Amino acid sequence: MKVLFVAGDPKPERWTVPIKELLPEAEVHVWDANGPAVDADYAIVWQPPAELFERETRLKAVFNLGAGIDGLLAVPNLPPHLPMVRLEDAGMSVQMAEYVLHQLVEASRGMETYREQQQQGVWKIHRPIKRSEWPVGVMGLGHIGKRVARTLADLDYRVHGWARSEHTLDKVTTYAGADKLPDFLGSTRVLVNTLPLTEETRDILNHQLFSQLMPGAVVINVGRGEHLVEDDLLKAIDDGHVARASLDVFRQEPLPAEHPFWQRPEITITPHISARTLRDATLEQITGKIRAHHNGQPITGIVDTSRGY
Ligand code: OXD
Repeated sequence: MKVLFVAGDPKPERWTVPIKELLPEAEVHVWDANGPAVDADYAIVWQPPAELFERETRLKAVFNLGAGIDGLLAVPNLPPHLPMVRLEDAGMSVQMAEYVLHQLVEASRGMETYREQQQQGVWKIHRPIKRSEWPVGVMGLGHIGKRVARTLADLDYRVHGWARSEHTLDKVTTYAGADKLPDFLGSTRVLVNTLPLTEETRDILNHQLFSQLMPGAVVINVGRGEHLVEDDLLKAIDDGHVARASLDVFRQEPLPAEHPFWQRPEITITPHISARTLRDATLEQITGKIRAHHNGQPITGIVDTSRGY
């Protein structure tokens, strides 16, 4: 069996050495843009070039090194029946839940005020948080969204979840489909986006959506930059409807130095770190699935390309 590693890591051996250890029966190759075809059976990829699918015509499945599959589905010449497999959790959802909780607590417990007070040597206690004033709405109820929603609900925040299809979650009120989006938004002050990027969800975080949130809204985007209409967020902050935003993903990454977001004290910027790909857990999952597929066993995480995730 031949496995081809196709990701722009300047040190691909960080991946290929453990892949060989986990899958000793495989011949492991690194993608060479100028090299010949290796006739790979499986490719492990992150945002692969279109040439991969021109050159490697014997692929049996492609494994994405991330939960979000948009970078792979953007490749124009994907063979229509080739199974694309996304990463299923692999240590990401716990990090995401922790990141979102941190951003929520920053806002709900007014941590910035205490930091400012510290600068001035001020000991002043503000009134305790009322959780009822901080209802959270989680958009997207896949592995990650569910973990985020559950974590916040366990801390007694009022949590709502919205997704395209029906989901049931303990302690979380769920809404399904476009018709129910206004009800969901109307009961949300802290909006957390964990949606996959598809044609339906691109630009979903826009003026119309912000205007339906409860006043003093907080927006936490850990999905994709393309979900957010950036000017609409700035306007919503300027007109006071959105009080603050925590953004981990951007339309252009790295975020350009001249981007207006950098100058906004209401916006917290992090460089796409809310959930890092953990190499060990990721490769254990992917190599396990490659072996299973090779042995004719069923595997989970195959993307429904018509749905886009
Ligand atoms: C992912 C990511 O999709 O890291 O997994 O953004």
